[in-house]
Amino acid sequence: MRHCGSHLHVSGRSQYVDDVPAPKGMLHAVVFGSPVAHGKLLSLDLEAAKAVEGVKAIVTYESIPGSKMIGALALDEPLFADKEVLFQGHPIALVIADSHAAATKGAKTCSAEIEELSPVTCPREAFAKGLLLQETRVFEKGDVDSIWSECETIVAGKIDLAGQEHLYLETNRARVIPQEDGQMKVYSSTQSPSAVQKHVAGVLGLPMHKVEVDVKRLGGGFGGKEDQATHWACMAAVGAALLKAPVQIVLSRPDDMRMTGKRHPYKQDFKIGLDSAGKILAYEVHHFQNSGAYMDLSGPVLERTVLHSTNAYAIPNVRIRAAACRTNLPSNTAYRGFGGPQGMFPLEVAIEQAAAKMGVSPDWIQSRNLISDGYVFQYGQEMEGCNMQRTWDEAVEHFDVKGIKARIAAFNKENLMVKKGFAMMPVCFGISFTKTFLNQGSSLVHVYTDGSVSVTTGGIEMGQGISSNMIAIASRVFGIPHAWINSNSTNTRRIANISPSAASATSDLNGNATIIACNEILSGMLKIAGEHLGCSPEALKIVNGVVQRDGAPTELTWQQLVLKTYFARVQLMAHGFYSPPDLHYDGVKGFGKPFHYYTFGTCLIETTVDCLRGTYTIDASRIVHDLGRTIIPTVDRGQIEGGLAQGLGWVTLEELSFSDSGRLTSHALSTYKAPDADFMPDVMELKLLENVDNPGGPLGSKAVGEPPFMYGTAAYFAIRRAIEAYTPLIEDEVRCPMTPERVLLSLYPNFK
Ligand code: LUZ
Ligand code: MOS
Repeated sequence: MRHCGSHLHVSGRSQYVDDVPAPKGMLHAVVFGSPVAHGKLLSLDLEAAKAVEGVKAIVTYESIPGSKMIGALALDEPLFADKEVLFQGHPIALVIADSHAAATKGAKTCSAEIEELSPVTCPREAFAKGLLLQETRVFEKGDVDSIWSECETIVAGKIDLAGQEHLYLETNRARVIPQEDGQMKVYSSTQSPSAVQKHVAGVLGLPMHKVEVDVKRLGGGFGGKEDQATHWACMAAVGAALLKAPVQIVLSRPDDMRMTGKRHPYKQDFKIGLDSAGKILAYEVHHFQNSGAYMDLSGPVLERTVLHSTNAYAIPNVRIRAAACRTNLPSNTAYRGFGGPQGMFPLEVAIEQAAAKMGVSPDWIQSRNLISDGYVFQYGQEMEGCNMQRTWDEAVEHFDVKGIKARIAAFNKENLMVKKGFAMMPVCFGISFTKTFLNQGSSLVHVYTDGSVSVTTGGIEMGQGISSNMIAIASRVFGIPHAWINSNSTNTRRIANISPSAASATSDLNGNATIIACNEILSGMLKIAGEHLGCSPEALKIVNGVVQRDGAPTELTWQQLVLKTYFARVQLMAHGFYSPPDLHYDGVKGFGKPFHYYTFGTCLIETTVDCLRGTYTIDASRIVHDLGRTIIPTVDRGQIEGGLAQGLGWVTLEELSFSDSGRLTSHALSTYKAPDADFMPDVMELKLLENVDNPGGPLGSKAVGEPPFMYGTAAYFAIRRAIEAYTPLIEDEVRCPMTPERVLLSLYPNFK
């Protein structure tokens, strides 16, 4: 089966929010954002903007009819800035006009009197000043302090780990259309329709049942629309309510880049201790998360950072400190991996530096510390069904790591100005929302009288293939071809209280719910079939649209059986609800069983660095990944390659640059470089672990969205191995990403 939207995507016919023909009289809105990063908002001058031809209204904090506050966890964020501005681009007003051009002109004409305050953009500085979004927490296992004396090798250091722009193709947008009786219909590019519904209802002072949110698909989300699609829908809703007209907001790329949060940058302190056999005895890390202005999802992101700080390694003594530092940047937010990559990165740096000190290769240390069944994480969960070692061993053997290393060593010996490097990255990622209550999925399955089927779930199609997965699942449970099944838009009137499509868990949660719904319908149908054929339903099965009895086809087709079921007045629609059992997690103590299961994999990256120019190529990625039983192999491969691409980008090319005054200077694609197809390795090999099952996933499958992101991390270390083949690395702080500029400076540390 192919991705069910692919024929539409490649021919440009898939509809996104603003591709649906506009309703009559639709107005366009553009946001006026703060020109400074921090200050007291004294007054607004909107007169000139109001006079711009075509401008209909300007909405501000004062215009909000209901709650003026929004926020994922706490209502800590005003929809428009009121008395203070906390980041450059902080929305202050919304200019609504009869054309996008007029609204843009209006927004440019707005001005604000702001008493500037000095901005804080560094989390260490925020921490020192006590600017924290929540209490700083310490999580421990074993006894770190008393073990250092037993360590043969100890290294410690500092890290500056950058953030990352989501760069979804479709920028944030929403269209809100007033309906009869004060109701609102919202089209939003959101990963979380119920969050949009709740907050639109909140700012309008309406009950949630008056607000309908419909989402056909997103042009990418990557976490950037898990929480931060809400703002734009709420703003458009306030405008639509005031003007009693449809209002659409489509953020320009620069506005989207400077007004929305990104992957959280972190600063980190680490210390690691090993014995002479290469066993890690102790690891300590302090995470200073650059959270941005408001809470958003920073707490849960930091929590996943803590949970994944030991990644795939068994470490007996651990101490992890985590601080959510408030800075004058847009609230940083979910991004594929959700803090996991930031948790794993410093341990890889620690292993790299310990290896250098011990005179061994990092993978020698990595391989000696991999987790296995029975290992208990610092948060109390015991490892079961562990395939970590298997993916590592298969990677080493199947891809001939010995041979690769020998080839690279020979190349580096022969070449003076071009050097190659190699690194491995094991990944162990926990599947489930760490906020346990979010782990629920719903599916509504309709079988129509002509035999065609429609599936609606809480899952959002953002290109990742959830619709295809749901079709594939329904097709397998019913025993009918894919072509007879349609996957619908996600709609809050068909599914209530939808968890965001996030945490890699969307297929798991909604897929299991779809299985439950399909089985409910199927059992009624097979009962009718049994009556008709004079046998027990247990003897019957539907295969490729035909009823089989004890494995042999009968005369009865799916279509005929559907009609018989209908005439017998037996239900042909069902709602399935699924929540994974046995999850419990105390977020304050950081203890319990947060994850339904784990996914595993190992990645090898090879790179070549031009030691004259500092440029590099990523030559090969070789991955062994545990997918359980894949539902649609091409969809899963797409997720693995896409995750890898974003992971590679994070540690190599992508550099968010802020001026000292807190202004994002890389706010367009001309100044922010993300990987393209050309940047991807010429050799991309993927080996799926064979003969594996996953009782936790639908049809034995495993979640796939986020774990591959972290494979990209290997590129960072591979580039550094290549640099070291030319000259020793000299640095007081480890900085990521390894942009070509940084590589060049590392190659020539004495060149001023
Ligand atoms: N979102 C969330 C996530 O709300 N909770 C999570 O644990 C999570 N994990 C990964 C990605 N998004
Ligand atoms: Mo996400 S980081 O929206 O799974």
